Amino acid sequence: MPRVLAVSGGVGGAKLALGLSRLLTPDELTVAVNTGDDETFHGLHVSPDVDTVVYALAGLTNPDTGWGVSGDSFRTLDALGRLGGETWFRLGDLDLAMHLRRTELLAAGRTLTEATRAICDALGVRHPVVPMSDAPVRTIAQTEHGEMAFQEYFVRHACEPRITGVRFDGADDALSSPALSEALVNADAIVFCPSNPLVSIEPVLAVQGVRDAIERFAGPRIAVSPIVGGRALKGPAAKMMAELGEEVSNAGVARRYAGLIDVLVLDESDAAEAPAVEALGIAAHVAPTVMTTDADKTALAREVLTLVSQTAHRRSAR
Ligand code: FO1
Repeated sequence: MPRVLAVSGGVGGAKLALGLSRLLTPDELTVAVNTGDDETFHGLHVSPDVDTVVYALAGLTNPDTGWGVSGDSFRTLDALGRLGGETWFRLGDLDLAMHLRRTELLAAGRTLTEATRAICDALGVRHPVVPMSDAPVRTIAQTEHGEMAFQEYFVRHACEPRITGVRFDGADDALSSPALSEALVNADAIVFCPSNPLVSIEPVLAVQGVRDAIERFAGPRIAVSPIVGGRALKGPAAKMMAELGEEVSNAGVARRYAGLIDVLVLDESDAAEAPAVEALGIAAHVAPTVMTTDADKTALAREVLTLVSQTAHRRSAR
């Protein structure tokens, strides 16, 4: 099997990451995760997309939300609220353990990569889940009501303010994490999971050297579109694309990936959009991309890995 670098945001990305982890060994898969969404709440370092991927691979995800821990409760947060603390960001009682442990490890001088590895080891997650960088990068939503940190925009304001731009504070000075740097050199293929290109994938690309390395990457580069039927399956991708003047379609997604991918995987219901993607010089591959069950996740991962080997042959034949 090829060695795959998967780039992921939260909920949608974690589903494909889980599928890939069922088919590839820990030596064959590295999941590099967006940390632009990270935030400090009640003094704790929360890394929502890393949490979401780790919980997915550990089999702990809350199936109703796709983030957080299955069967969690919010008694501590409710108690914090009674004491006058902020409660808009829903940290569950069980989930708090993750953030307490990460914060403790960081305070003891570990990097975010090391803290994530320690947590994965403890939860039995053997596939490397790695932050995009060990340096702080923060996604800032520029909106009609001014700038705000990503979780403030996404959760507190439920993505309601109209967005005028997005920037990634700290990205210019951030080095990619050691495992991401290593995978950019040694992987045989790069897979962009079906995450929001604007706020889940682009923070990773903004980290020093990452976009360049992916542009120059010799192996197959495949993205799974998060847009199905002109809508995002989860989250604000469609609304954000429209507000930023992008076409909300698979061609719109393909444009964001220009120069970075060879193939865009679109959902079977969007087969009619394939020619518009191909007109941009990106091959379009049609497959079922909606992942409801674990079998769907593995099936899409298998499809992507088949594409990896087909695209590798096509590129080496050029
Ligand atoms: N998403 C929400 O919509 N509301 C929340 O209150 C919330 C809390 C939360 C706590 C821990 C965590 O790891 C994730 C959490 N998320 C919540 C998900 C998170 O905001 C998003 O999935 C990502 O940042 C977007 O990719």
